[in-house]
Formats: sequence, C-alpha cells, structure tokens
Amino acid sequence: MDQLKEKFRKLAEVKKEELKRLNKEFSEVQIDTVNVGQIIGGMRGIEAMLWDTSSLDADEGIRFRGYSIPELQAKLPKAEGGTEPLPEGLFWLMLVDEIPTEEEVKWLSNEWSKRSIVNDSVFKAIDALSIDTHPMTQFTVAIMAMQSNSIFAAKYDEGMSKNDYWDVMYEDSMNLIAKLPVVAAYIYRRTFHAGKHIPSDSNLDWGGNYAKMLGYENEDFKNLMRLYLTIHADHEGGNASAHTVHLVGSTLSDAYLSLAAGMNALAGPLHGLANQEVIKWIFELIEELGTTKPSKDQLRKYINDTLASGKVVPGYGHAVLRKPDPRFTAQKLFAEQFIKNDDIVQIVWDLFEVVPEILGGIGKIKNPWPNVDAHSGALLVHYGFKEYNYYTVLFGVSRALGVLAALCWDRALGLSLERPKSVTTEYLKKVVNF
Ligand code: CMX
Repeated sequence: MDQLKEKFRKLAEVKKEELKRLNKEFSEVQIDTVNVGQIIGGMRGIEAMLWDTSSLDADEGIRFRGYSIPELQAKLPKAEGGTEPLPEGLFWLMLVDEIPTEEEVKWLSNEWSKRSIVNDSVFKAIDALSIDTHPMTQFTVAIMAMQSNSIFAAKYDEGMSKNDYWDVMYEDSMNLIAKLPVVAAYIYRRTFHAGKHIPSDSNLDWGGNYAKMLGYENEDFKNLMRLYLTIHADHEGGNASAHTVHLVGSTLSDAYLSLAAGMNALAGPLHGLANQEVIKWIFELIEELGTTKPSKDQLRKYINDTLASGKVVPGYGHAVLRKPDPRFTAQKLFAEQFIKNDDIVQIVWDLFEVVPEILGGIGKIKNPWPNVDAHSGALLVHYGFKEYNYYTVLFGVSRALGVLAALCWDRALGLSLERPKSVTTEYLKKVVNF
C-alpha cells in the first residue's frame, strides 16, 4: 500500500469510529432550522452536509483543513525555484489533514506522472466531437470516456465489500487526477492549436507539466498555474460542482461518473463558466468603448448598461461570501508582483473600485464584492492565453482535487445516499396560512 493511502486508511479508521459515535449519541440534537425563504431561495445557509476538506466563512473566505490561502502559500512545498505552492501538497493536506514534506510532495508528483497514461480510445472519443464543441463539453466527454477504467465499478461488479469502497475510490481518484491535465491539454491543443500536441514531461510537477502541455513554457506562467490550481481546488461542499459530485457519488457512482456530473455543474455561467464570461465581458467593453484604458466614468456607464439589459455583472457576487474573495486577492497580489503595466489587469483593478459601489447601491445584491472569477482571465490573457472559452476547464482540473479528496472521504466514512425532502407549493401555503 502506498504511503498516502496508508495514512488515509489509518485516519479513516479513527474518523469513522468518531462519526459513528457522534451519530449514535447525538443524532437527535437540533442544529439548524429551515425557513420558507431558504426552501424557495436555493437552500442558502442550510447546514445539511458533511465536508471536511475545506470550510467557507462569509467574511474570511475559504480555509482548507483550517489553513487560509496566505498560510498555504507559506507552508506548502513549492517547485524548485517556484514561487507558489504545489497543488499536490494541497491534495495531500485535504486527504490526510497534514501539511506534506517536500519529499512527500515529490513522491505524489511522481506517482501522478506514473498514472497519467491515457488510452487512445479517450483521444478518439474527444476527436469524434466537432471542433466547435465547448471545451467543457469535451472535458466531460473525456472523463466519461475514461470511466471504463474505473476500478470501483469493476470491483463493485465482482461483489466488493462496502469496507473496501474507500480503497478503490482512492485508486480511481489518483488515476483520474493524474490523467486530467493530459486530456485537458489535448482538448486545448486540438481546439485552438490545430492539434499540435505537446508531450507530457515526467520531470515536471503536475501543474508545471499541465502548463507545458498547454504550450506555455514561461516560468511565471507555470507559477500562475500552480497558484490557480491550488486556489480553485475546493470551496466547501455546498457549491454546485462539489455538491453534485457528492450527491452523485452517494449513489455509489464511481469517481468518473461523479466528477463528470460535477463538471457539468461547473459549466454553468452562475458558477465556473463565470471565468470566461468575465473576460468576454471585458473584451466587449474594450470594443464598445474603443479603448483599453477606459475611465472610471466609462466603466460605470458600461456596468449600468449591463444591469439595465437584465444581465449580471460577471465575477461579482457570491452565494456565501460577503467580503472580497481571498482567491481574488491572491491573484491580485500575484499580478502586483509579476505583471507590470497591463491594460486588462488595470481594468480588473478599476472595476474592483467601481462595481461594488454600483451593486451595493441596488440594495438587493447581498455581496457586491469580486469573486475568484473576476481576476483569473486577465492573468491568463497577460501570458497570451486568450482562448477564454477554455478557462472553465482549468477551473475543473483544479476542482477535481477537492471534490475527489472529499469523495474518498465519503466512501471511507460510509456516508449515506443523499435524499433530502422536497415540498410542494401547496404544502408551503398551508404551513404559513397563505
Ligand atoms: N450582477 C447583477 N445582479 C446580481 C449579481 C451581479 N453580479 N449578483 C447577484 N445579483 C442579483 C441576483 O441575480 C438576484 O437578483 P433577482 O432577485 O432579480 O433574482 C439578487 O441580486 C440577489 O442575489 P444574491 O442573493 O445576492 O446572490 P445569489 O446567492 O442568488 O447568487 C451568484 C450568487 C454568484 C449566482 C450571483 O452573485 C451572480 O449571478 N454573480 C455573477 C455570476 C458569477 O460571478 N458567478 C461566479 C460565482 C463564483 C463561482 O462559483 O465560480
């Protein structure tokens, strides 16, 4: 058994016992109540699922196993000469609740590299799609095409004991994470670079190699990718992509089926697709205003026009956060350090000064501040990565780390089939004497 799996096995034994006791002794303890607004309004704030890999505070933002993003930047191992944490380290932390050593992270990079070979049939499945198929659709098709390799599905078919679910879920998750950059880079090169593919480099870390296979050799870009893949990895369990993976996984669908489902949730414009929408909106802004250096007044008018046409300002607002997203701040700090005099980055910063005031003035918007998607596109464009309808795939590759670590835990803890109760409008009317 490999070192990470052994640590996971040991910790899971302890946690499973703990959870069993919690459930046995305290299952009747009331934690939360639900109001009519929450039932009608997308179940906001209802505490109703278990998710240990990260936790989101409305004011402070995300913490991964208790660590904030600046803490992770200080504590997680970096690539040689690199400035940003390696996402491998974050996966290790999320899975076994321990900051890994440099050696452990090197082992994981190497392990993923060994597991990264993708069958030809997967590339054929991608190639069967027309070239104008959205990259997120290509991505989910690729994940589904790999599902025939699921060890969980094969062992379940043979009649595996439920005590072994965690083991095969771990194997599937490790294999899937290892292969995602390969298929994701294939989709990018096929769609935007005439199918001129770049081979994987087993000497590089997971994020650095992904950057190289995409076609970006610049060291700062590799660092950006490591940061990007770290900060997008997890955002507790209630967001649409994570929740979907958890829900689908609760039926004992394997890691491939569950992740593909979650990626379809990420592909929605109110969720992960917002990262492409932001840069598309900024490009349209530049085109309409005829300048890459718009004034704040010009920006204000453009924002008001967007709102007046019944559209959202992409990259702003959040279902949970009530302050600027620390993932936005981390990207802003990266730009301040490594990017000088970039008009698009400047527009993102100017928008940060004017959008909150306008959205805040409307009254109904609970969070007028930028989220993670407000900044990411401008950084990518700076390094020449302008094909914005690919951006959500980058988000998806990263999100796999968190949701698959959590899925391993779901099976290790033996969590139940998810099945909340729905109610009818007639029932609601009766309850409130409407
Ligand atoms: N621009 C315009 N209107 C907005 C808005 C924005 N950025 N954010 C919220 N609103 C509106 C909502 O559409 C809603 O309007 P209606 O009452 O007319 O339906 C109202 O304000 C209240 O919404 P809310 O309670 O503040 O926000 P929600 O929890 O319902 O929605 C979110 C959250 C993210 C979907 C919303 O803020 C939004 O649409 N933002 C723009 C899209 C975006 O950036 N999504 C990415 C989120 C991060 C991620 O998942 O990647």
